[in-house]
This record gives sequence, C-alpha cells and structure tokens, in this order.
Amino acid sequence: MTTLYNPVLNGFHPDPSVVRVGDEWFLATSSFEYLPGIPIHRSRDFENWELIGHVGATPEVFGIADVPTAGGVWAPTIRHHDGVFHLVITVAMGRGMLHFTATDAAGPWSAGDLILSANGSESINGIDPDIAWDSDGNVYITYSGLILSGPELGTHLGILQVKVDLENHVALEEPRSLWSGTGGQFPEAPHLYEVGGTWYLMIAEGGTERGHGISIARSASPEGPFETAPQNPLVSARSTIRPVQNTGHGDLVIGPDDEWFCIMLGVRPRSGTRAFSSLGRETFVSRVQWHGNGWPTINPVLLKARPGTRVEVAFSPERELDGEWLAIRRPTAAIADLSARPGWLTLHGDGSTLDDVHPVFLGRRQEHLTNRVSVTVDAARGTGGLAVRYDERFHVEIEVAADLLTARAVIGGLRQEWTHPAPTGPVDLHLDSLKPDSDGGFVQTSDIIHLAATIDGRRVELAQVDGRFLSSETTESFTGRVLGLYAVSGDVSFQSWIAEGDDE
Ligand code: 6LW
Repeated sequence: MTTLYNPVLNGFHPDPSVVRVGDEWFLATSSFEYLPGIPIHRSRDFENWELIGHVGATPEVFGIADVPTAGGVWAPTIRHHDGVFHLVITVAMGRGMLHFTATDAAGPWSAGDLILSANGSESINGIDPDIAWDSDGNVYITYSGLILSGPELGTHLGILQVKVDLENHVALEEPRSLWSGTGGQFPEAPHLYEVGGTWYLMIAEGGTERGHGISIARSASPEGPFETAPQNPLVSARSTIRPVQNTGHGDLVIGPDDEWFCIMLGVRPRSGTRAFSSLGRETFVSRVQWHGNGWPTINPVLLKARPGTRVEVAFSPERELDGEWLAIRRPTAAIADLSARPGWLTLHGDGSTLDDVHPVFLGRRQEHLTNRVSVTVDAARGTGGLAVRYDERFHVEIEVAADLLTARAVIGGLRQEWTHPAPTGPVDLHLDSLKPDSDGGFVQTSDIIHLAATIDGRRVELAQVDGRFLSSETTESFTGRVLGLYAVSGDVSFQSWIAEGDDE
C-alpha cells in the first residue's frame, strides 16, 4: 500500500494539480511573485517527489516584473492529452489566463498563450482554470469567475465554463455558469473529470483559510446540469482541531495499484490553539474511495512527516544555482554572481532593501517547522545579510555592515532593531526557527526566530522574534516563508549555506 507522507511537498507549495502519465506522476504548484515559476515535481512511486523543472523562468513569461504582492502566478491545472502536457494558470494582475504545453514536463515549456474571451480582445476574466477534453473533440476551460481589474475588482462570479479553440486560444462562446458549490464563499479551483462515463465537477469553497473545503457534483455532460453530492463537503477541516487545517483546493488522480487519491493544499498551524502556520500553504494528499452510489469520499489528511533534512550548498563558478533558489520578480541568474569571487556567491546591492518589491534577494523555501540556517557573510565592501521573508511588509533579518551587526524585525508597519559590534572579517550568521523551550501557558507561539552570529568562536544571540508574526494568518500572504541572502549596497559575498530542519 502506498505510504502517504504529509506534507507531500514541504514549505510554500499551494494550489497543487497532479496528472498521471504511465507510471509517473507530475505535480504543479503556484509561485506568485517568485521565479522560476510553477515548480514541477515528478514521482515514480507516488511517495517521493523530485523537482524536475519549472514552467517559466523569466518575468516576461508571466508578466510579473512589477506584479503587486499576492498577485502573480496562481493555481495551475496540469493535464496530459495526446502525448502533450498542458498547463493552464491565471497570472493575477499580470498577463492573465495562460496556456502552456510541453512534451517533457521537465521542459522546455512553450512561451504561454493568452486564452482570450469570445470577443477576442482580452484574457478570460477568471482564476483557477481547468482544462478538459471530451470524446467529441471539445476543449473546456472551467474556471472561477473573478474580476481582476477595473472598478469591479474582486467580484466573484462563481464557476464558469467556455468551450475554447485551443489552436487560436480563444473562447468559442460567452461564459456559462456551472454548479458553484453548496453556498460557501469563493467557489474556485474547479476540476472536471470523466469517470466511467459520468462527469464530475470538483471545486473548493469556503475560502482558502479555516473555512476551506472541497465539494463535488456530477452530470452526464461536461456542461452540466450538475447534481450535488449528498455528503458535501468531501473534505474540510473547518471547526476541527485536526493538525492540518485549511484543507481544500484539490485534484484527483489514480495512484499506484489503481487507488484514487486527492492532492490538496493545507497548513500546519502550531501553537496551543492551533492558530499560526509559519510555512504557509503546503501540498498534502489523502485517500479517496468510490462507493456503489457513484460518489467518492475523501479521507481527512493525516500528518506523516518525512525525516528531517540537511541541505549544504557550496557555490561554484562551474555550477548554476539549483532550481530550489528563488528570486523576486526576476530570474535568479539576473542577480546571482558566482564568478566575481570563486567559491562564493556575490550579490551586488542596488540600494533597494527587503522593504522594496525588487530586493536583491535569493532564497529557498523554509521547509521545516523547526529549522536552522547559517551562512558565512563577507560584507567588507557592502551591506547585506540573511533573512526570512514573507513579503516586503513582513520580514526578519540579520544584517552585516562594515562594523555593525543589525538584527531587524519588520512586521506590518512596525520595525525594531537590535545591534552589536561586528567582528572583523567574514562572519557566520544564523537564523533559526525553533520550538519555544518552555510552555508559554494557554497560548503558545508557532516558533521563535533566533537571530545570531558567531563572534570569537561563540554564538551571540542578537534577538528572538515570536514566529506568529511571520505566519500566514498574520501576513495574510498567499506564499510562505522564504529563507535567503540579500544585499542592500556594495558587494556582499556568501559562502557555506547550511539549512537543516525537521517537523517534530
Ligand atoms: C488561488 C485560489 C485561492 O488561485 O487563492 O483562495 C489563489 N484561493 O484558489 C491563490 O493561491
């Protein structure tokens, strides 16, 4: 029996979509303002997943060079049809609804075609597109109607559908309304499946926070009318104390041994009241059963963390950065200088800071609830450091300038700094997310972020920050924590990145 590790993908990986091709499975997740965009993971056993590529690496592909935070690359659907991978997304406040193809899921992917509404002049106005084919050759885009610009920005229109001419990327009709759930807010994330001659429309409703859930309906036709399942919602952790909350936005797939699974997003809140999720929305999986009445049920998500990991990155002019490194609204290669000083990664500050939307920042997702990261920084000719970032309004960092170490917490409009004289020469910085060591009473925090440096061989703690301030509930950000290196001014070089953690 397949072992279900949960999370399937640790760290910020929301809105998962999955497809089976032969004995391989491919998983795509949202990337927002980060690049490279849309990570694609592959599994050969449905237990272990490997990052094999991305759908886009440049801001032009998605139109996200200046996208507002929370906008960007949202909610892929990945499918395989006649030997070709298809992926559809919406770039919210960016290019709009896009369709990509590839013969190999690792890439290269096409440049992305805008899917136009029937008038042929603008993108379809909606998010979370699904793509499905029927046996008559019709191609359906089913999506959540959402107005993303103009005076009606933010207006939800329920689940909509159009037949499209996929060659010319244009809708063949005005959008038709489909079944839009059982009354929960924000019906979204629709996926259409044909199972044994019946069409199933599975959607998320309730919003991506605690009310999130998955509901399903069925019809003889992909166009409906749809009959709602008697046992909806099939999935929801609402009003429960389950360790994985916000479960919803799912996709069905047949796994090994013909067993059905639902891949979905969720969060892992920690604290006495299960309230604060430090890593953002991650990818989870649970088992699906089909019943004699033709309806499926989906099990609640069970937590089963993998063993901890240790990642050590040595920088070299001979090797590009691996695909786990992320930059903000620009390619990693645009800021990573691996040749200025062999064996070091050099970042060239341009005056922007972590408060800006284009910081000189390179990071990797924080993957573990308990996590330690350290790096050696040489800031003899600049100012820069080590940070944990949610977005430009929420970040915590330790920064080195010529003679000063500064720990800083930026939490919404609040800002606090702690300083300490800097040692001469390169300095080891540490940013650790640790469980609080003592019971904080009724309300505990998710974690404590420790900011420290090694000075004269000793660890000196500059500050401790309550991790609840850097959680998805506080930031209301769609992403999650990204740990990274940054430069503000001059040339700052980094060596020996070590990140280790576990999910105890
Ligand atoms: C995603 C939508 C959602 O497209 O958030 O709240 C959007 N739910 O399904 C970004 O993840």
